Amino acid sequence: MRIFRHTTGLADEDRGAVVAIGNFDGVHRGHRAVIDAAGGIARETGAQQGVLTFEPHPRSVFQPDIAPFRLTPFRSKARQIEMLGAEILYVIHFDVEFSSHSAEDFVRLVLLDGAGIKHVVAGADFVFGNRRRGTGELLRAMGDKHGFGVTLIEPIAGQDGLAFSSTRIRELLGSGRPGEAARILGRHWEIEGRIEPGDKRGRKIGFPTANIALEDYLRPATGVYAVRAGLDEPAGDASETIWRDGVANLGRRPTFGGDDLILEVNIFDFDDDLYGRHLRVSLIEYLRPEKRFDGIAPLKAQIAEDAALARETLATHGPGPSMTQGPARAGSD
Ligand code: RBF
Ligand code: MG
Repeated sequence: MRIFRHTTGLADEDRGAVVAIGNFDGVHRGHRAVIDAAGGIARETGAQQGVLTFEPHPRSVFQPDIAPFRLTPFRSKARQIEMLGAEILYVIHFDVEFSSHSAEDFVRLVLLDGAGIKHVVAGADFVFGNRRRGTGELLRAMGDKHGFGVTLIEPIAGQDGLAFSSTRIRELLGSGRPGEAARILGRHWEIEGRIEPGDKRGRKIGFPTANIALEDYLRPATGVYAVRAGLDEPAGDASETIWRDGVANLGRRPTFGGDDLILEVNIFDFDDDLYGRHLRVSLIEYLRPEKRFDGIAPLKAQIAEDAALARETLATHGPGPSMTQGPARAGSD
């Protein structure tokens, strides 16, 4: 997948795609329906499959003081989009100035003059441009006028009444229900980041942890999770992600008067020094809330129980980070 941070001065081979457009935070099953529809039209028409998205997320530009909410920071979002077969990803830098463009200007400057799109696919509820005046209807009118195709994907809930909504996923993760969130996402939710130096206390109590900061990520329920931890390891000329079972605490370590929220992962039967490496942590099941213990011994005993429970829990899940993906359905929130 080629990634472009602009749409000006593109070579011919980087234009003329069938482009799915949206914020796509989470790349959940509703988003997937939109991106897959663009892929289908691209194959039928012999065009390339593209995605156009905005970074940072427009919400963080319009409401800079709101709590962190991202389900997929750019790196994760781009990985998921690539897995859906996109050949080109346009990333439009979103700021207040950009947001002042009218919807018509956005279509003309970015979609037509810039990317030279052949066809655009969006969720039927997608809105864009100054004062959110750009709607599916406007896209259709401009498509008729300028000769590009427009496909709008209606938001539909799953058979089981699941709303394919990023907001719903955030609520479920915030209330310690990662399994239900995974049914909307189509995979278990992951936090990824660079492993930070820890205080080495975990090693002393027999449970060394790899620690990562939450940064822009949504804050899920604090507490202990059964997880899968993915590390990139060399495989021939490339690298591949190797997944291992583990148990993690997402919290503040009240036993030690901790204050900052971090994700600490104990990877089972693995004791390499991981400082500085990139780690993906897939939250499979929530085990318990974080507690304050009277000293190290009871905490250590509790962590041993957590680890045993996590092993049991993970044995009932298939290998790797993901889960069987249900049929994609529309919805683009
Ligand atoms: N710290 C707490 O203060 N309370 C807890 O309930 C708690 N649970 C944990 C569960 C697991 C599985 C792990 C790996 C750590 C937990 N910790 C908890 C954090 C622990 O205090 C920390 O890993 C060490 O202090 C090393 O920083
Ligand atoms: Mg540690």
